[in-house]
Amino acid sequence: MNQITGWEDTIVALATPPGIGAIAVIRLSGSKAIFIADRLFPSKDLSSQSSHTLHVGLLMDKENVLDEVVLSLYKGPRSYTGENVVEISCHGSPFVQQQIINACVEKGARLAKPGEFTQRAFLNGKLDLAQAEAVADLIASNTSASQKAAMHNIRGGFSSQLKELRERLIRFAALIELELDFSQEDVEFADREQFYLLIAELTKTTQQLTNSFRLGNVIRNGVSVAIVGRPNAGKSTLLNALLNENRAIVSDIPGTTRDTIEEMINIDGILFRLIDTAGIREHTGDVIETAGIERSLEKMKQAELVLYMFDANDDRQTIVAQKSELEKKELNYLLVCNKIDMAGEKNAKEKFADFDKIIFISAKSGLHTETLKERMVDSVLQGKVQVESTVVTNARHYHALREVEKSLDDIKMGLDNKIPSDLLALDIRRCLHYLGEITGEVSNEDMLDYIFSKFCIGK
Ligand SMILES: Nc1nc2c(ncn2[C@@H]2O[C@H](COP(=O)(O)OP(=O)(O)OP(=O)(O)O)[C@@H](O)[C@H]2O)c(=O)[nH]1
Ligand SMILES: [Mg+2]
Repeated sequence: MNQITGWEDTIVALATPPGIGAIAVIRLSGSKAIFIADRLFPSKDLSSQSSHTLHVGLLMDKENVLDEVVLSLYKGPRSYTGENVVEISCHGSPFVQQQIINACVEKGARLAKPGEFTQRAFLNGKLDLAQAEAVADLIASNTSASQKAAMHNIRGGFSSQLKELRERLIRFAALIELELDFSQEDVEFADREQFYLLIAELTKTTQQLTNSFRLGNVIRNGVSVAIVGRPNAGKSTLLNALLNENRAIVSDIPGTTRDTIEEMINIDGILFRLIDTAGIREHTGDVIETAGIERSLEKMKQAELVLYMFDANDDRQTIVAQKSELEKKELNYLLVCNKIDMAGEKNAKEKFADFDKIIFISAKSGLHTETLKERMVDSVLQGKVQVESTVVTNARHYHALREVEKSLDDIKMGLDNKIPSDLLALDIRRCLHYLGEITGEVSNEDMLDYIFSKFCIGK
């Protein structure tokens, strides 16, 4: 491990957000962490204290009192990084923080790079790579779904699944490799029938994981929802109702919304980006409105979910035509029949009885808007129960899993064509390589630097 540059240094960084706060935490990690803290903390001999203890006292730089602090002492390997760690809780003045960090540097520490603490935890075997990346995901999480997915991965849910796949494949690989040593004698140690079964099983699990990425992406980045329809359908009224505030201008003048309006809303732990658009109509002499309509059509194409809104009193044939248009464009859509307070819920339901993917609401009075929210969530999850199962949220993992899938295909094809063991062994090694890349059993310095550079400093 010590081929990694700067590995032996003791590093220091602010672990809390920069700026003023009640307290701030400065973290030291490395073989000299306790020694450095000791030199700034005259009231006690820290090196003789036991691990997992707290110490209150003055932090001094020569005769200068820097602050009164609490030190948390962790002796490696029983720490986040696996090394000696001292966390200095000081008063949250940016000036004080800077002075303390400077003093640590003066006594021999170096400023940490982004993610360097977690990188060390990984290199010391405290976390595997997928778990380490989940730490960054947890810090970035802003909904309960993203929090849940990240926690599942930090606790090793995903990693243990991959580990199991890898171990089963390794057992077979060993048998195949053994055949290579006896290549003159035409023996088969690895039962080909069993191998088929194993490959089929591995393929199924891998596919489940790659398929979960669609949901993973939603959890990580949210879902874009375009509210489209003809002028005056009530799109802006719906936006306001969903947001519970008067965000967009509503009026009975057709063509009120000229430009798109975007707002985020969290429904059941999933982030939706609602996009209210300019009402779409064919003939308008207004240049600005025409530009707005162009933009609406563009937003509709990009959206992951389209809410097509219309007035319950609209002509049925027009809606039938619009529906087939949405289907032709292969959009994920939901028809929203609005203004049932005027048309009557029963009448509207009868009029559109043969429609599926339709919901009847009154945006103005808020009638059934809660049901609409549920349907929006359903359209994303599509009945998938994601409570305790692994959801792939990381693009790097997804691409590696795709490579695993490809090499499993190659292995299967090789078995079908009864190719020699040495060629089969190559495909298996490739498969193992990509599985190992996810958890970091296979890694190189550039890749690690890249991954950890996206962390924040002090983590
Ligand atoms: N009765 C009734 N009126 C509604 C309902 N929803 C919207 N309206 C009214 O319909 C008119 C148009 O509403 P908007 O929300 O501005 O319609 P829009 O689809 O955003 O229209 P454009 O921005 O012009 O494309 C307003 O007068 C609303 O008060 C509803 O559920 N019931
Ligand atoms: Mg509008």
